[in-house]
Amino acid sequence: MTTNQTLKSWVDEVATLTKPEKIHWCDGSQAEYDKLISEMVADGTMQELDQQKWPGCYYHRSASNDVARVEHLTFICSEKEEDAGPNNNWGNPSEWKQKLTGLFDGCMAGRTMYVVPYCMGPLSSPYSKVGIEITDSPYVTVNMRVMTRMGEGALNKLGDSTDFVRGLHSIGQLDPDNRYICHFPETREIMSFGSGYGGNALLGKKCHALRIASAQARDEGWMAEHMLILGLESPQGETKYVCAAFPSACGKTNLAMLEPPAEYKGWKAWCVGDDIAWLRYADDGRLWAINPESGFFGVAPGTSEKSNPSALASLRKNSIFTNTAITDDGQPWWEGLGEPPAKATDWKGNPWTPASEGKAAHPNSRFTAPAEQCPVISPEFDAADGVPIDAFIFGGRRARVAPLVFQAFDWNHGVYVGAMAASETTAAATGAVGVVRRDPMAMKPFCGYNYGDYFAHWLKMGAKSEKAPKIFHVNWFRQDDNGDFVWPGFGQNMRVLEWVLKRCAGDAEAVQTPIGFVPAEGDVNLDGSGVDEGTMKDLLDVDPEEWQSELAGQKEFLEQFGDKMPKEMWDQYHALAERLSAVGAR
Ligand code: OXD
Ligand code: MN
Repeated sequence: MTTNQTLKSWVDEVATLTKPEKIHWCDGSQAEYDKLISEMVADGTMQELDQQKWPGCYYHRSASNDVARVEHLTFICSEKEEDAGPNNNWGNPSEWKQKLTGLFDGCMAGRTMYVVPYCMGPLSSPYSKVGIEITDSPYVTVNMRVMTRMGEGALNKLGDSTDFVRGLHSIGQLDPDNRYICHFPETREIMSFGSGYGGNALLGKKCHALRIASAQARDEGWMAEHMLILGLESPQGETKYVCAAFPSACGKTNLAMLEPPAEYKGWKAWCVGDDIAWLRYADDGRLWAINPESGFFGVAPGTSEKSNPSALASLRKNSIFTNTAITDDGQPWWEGLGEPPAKATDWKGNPWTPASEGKAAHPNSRFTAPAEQCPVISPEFDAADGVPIDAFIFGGRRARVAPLVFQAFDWNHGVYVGAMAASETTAAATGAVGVVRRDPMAMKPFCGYNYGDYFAHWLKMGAKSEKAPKIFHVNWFRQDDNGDFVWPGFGQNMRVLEWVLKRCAGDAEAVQTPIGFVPAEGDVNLDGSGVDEGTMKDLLDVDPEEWQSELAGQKEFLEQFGDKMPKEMWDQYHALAERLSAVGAR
């Protein structure tokens, strides 16, 4: 399959350690995929769904203790602890290699070892990166085929180069006490043991495309970000692109597949990516983005014809459903999809009816769907150079404090705004209302190095070009005194995006506040939105007292990083403090 001696030696070395019964080099073909699926159907790992209604779709139920990313078991093993930073769990690389080598010893006995070559990014792109995942999980292998450009194309792209990320994965015994997801950013290696769950096991995604890639991007002068990429085409046929970073449960996939409201006749929204963006400057001085993935690994619950028709259309065929419920007539089901089925089997394998106490689908149940099936996938999805980005949008879920939208004064201020992005927990979720969780650039679980150094890298990237994207912050989740959402969200977010694009083009007015620019009255098009100008004023309100307490939280965050926190970030903090005290209390 390959003449790459470095790769062959590594595969031999891993086989000697893990002692599989067989070794299978994946070519990424449909025939190979079909064969793996039918073997899994035969041994019960997968269930075939109704092939009339769900052609090419299969169902998998994972171990009930293995349904999510495990941040407390995820480690960054850099030589120096300070390089991982307080934002990560640090592990000594040689100690962890030794420990994991012990766990991998003989772990594939009686199993097939799959060698999965994959390419993150279009095969034709000079910015794409090759990785090799070695895994004993056929489930992981088929998911990798949907989520990445997997197989022969990736191997050809690699050629005889030694430049590839080495990812070693075994489900082990799926024992939560022996489950570790370790990253070695300096040597571009990943070792993941004991989990079959997506983010822990599909090593191309969070492990490679974010944790390893973020460190590599810093070394090489580019960026790997937890961002969707969205194109907005005007009725005149001009398309502008934005990237947006939101923490979990803030509607990233929905925004990536936004459906413009009826009043926006002639506008089209194109999805380039829903989770990860790799960005670098091109010769034109602009920052261009590619989506390193080729599929969506989306949260199923809440996905419906109403909330996200394009996501639903993407997953109607050739998709894998993990930990949703399955109906008695072989269809996947999850809360929020529509009418509950009279009878189903829940995510744990127990009989379920609408009268049952627990949820039918696990809240983190997922669909794995090919991106090319998305009805609004961008024509530029596979473009070697990616797409030029006009704006970065950060956001979080804040009941108060953050207005619907504001624009940072300049790049450095924008970096500060992104660094302070946070989401508030609700009483329903945690029992404690208004606990602010900082999730800088939505990268808290994914930044493969010290956040202080990461912010320094962001600052450096902005200084490289006059044409760096403009930076904004949005909050779709502002609530009124009754706890109801004030902004209708979903497709209506187009109205805010239009203002963002106009600001980038210098075509919209803004009002200066202590935290940034907000739209001037009448500048966000509200026709047909059901929101009046008075409500809009509330949505854009910046309350100095609320921001004073926000400021205290920001200081606490910055202090954690000691000398690693760039001076520019403290300058931004002091400037914000001054602007707030200049306006005083109300
Ligand atoms: C994801 C995540 O799966 O952010 O995309 O957890
Ligand atoms: Mn994500």
